Amino acid sequence: MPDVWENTRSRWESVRHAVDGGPAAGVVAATLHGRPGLSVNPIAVTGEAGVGKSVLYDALTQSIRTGDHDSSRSPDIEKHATVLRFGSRRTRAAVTVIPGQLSTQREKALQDTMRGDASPHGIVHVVAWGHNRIWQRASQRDVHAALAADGDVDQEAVRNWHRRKEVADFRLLVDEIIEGQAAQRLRWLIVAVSKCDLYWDRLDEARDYYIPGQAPRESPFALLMRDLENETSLRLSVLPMVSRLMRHQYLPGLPLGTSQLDDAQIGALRTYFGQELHSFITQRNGH
Ligand SMILES: Nc1nc2c(ncn2[C@@H]2O[C@H](COP(=O)(O)OP(=O)(O)OP(=O)(O)O)[C@@H](O)[C@H]2O)c(=O)[nH]1
Ligand SMILES: [Mg+2]
Repeated sequence: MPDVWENTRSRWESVRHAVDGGPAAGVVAATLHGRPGLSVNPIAVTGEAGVGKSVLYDALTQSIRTGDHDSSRSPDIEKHATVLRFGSRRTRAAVTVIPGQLSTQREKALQDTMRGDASPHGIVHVVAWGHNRIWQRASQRDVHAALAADGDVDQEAVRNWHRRKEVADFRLLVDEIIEGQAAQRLRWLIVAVSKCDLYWDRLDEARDYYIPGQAPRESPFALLMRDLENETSLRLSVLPMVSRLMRHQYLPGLPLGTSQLDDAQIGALRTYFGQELHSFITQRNGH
């Protein structure tokens, strides 16, 4: 049996080649269009605050136009009833985006979404390899103070700080899934490695951080992916993704992170991601 992580890795590499080699030919873009009142194929979008969940949803619905205002923090759960179009095929989906910041509201949103009768069939878990946006000025100061107490406050330190938080958050989700407390109807989970435009030059490191198998020592995130593989029958995937090209402020005073890709290249990323999402949504009876 081919190793699931080898397949995941080679799919990741296909996306990279498509992006580096120009627009992918012959691949039909997936689009999602809002339509009220549909509730089949429930999907949850999870992940830390500022990781890119709301914008990822917008990118998949192609509702971002160049020059649009940037997104803002989502204090509340976002629910969308949509039709996923892929070529001539259509699939209905009910997408719930769960806000990232810790709050009683978020806990409630998670509980209602994951534990209720309508618990999702699929989860898109969004990560950003440490490039989370910190929305509030006061939180930025907190992070700065925490890092300054430990050493240098630079981009790498900020990235590490987010990654530690990200993996702790993912662990809670994985534990709940494995223990069968959450998402009992779950069939698949896709890890969307978002904001790749900000670290395209280090994409291999991000790949080895999120996909088990290659690195001499697997990252704590990759180990959790292995746990999901070993202890559940979920179909799993990890793909790079870019939703929009934005400069990134790590913290006030640090150099900005800039996009290393252009619009045509992000088209290829979205296409691959949409394709994978469509194939996961429409799979029947497991694999
Ligand atoms: N460079 C770049 N920036 C992105 C990308 N996706 C999102 N962003 C930016 O990251 C910030 C956070 O994105 P959101 O989608 O609002 O984050 P969220 O996960 O919904 O955050 P919460 O609502 O707090 O849970 C915004 O400023 C986005 O424009 C991406 O692919 N590349
Ligand atoms: Mg949001």
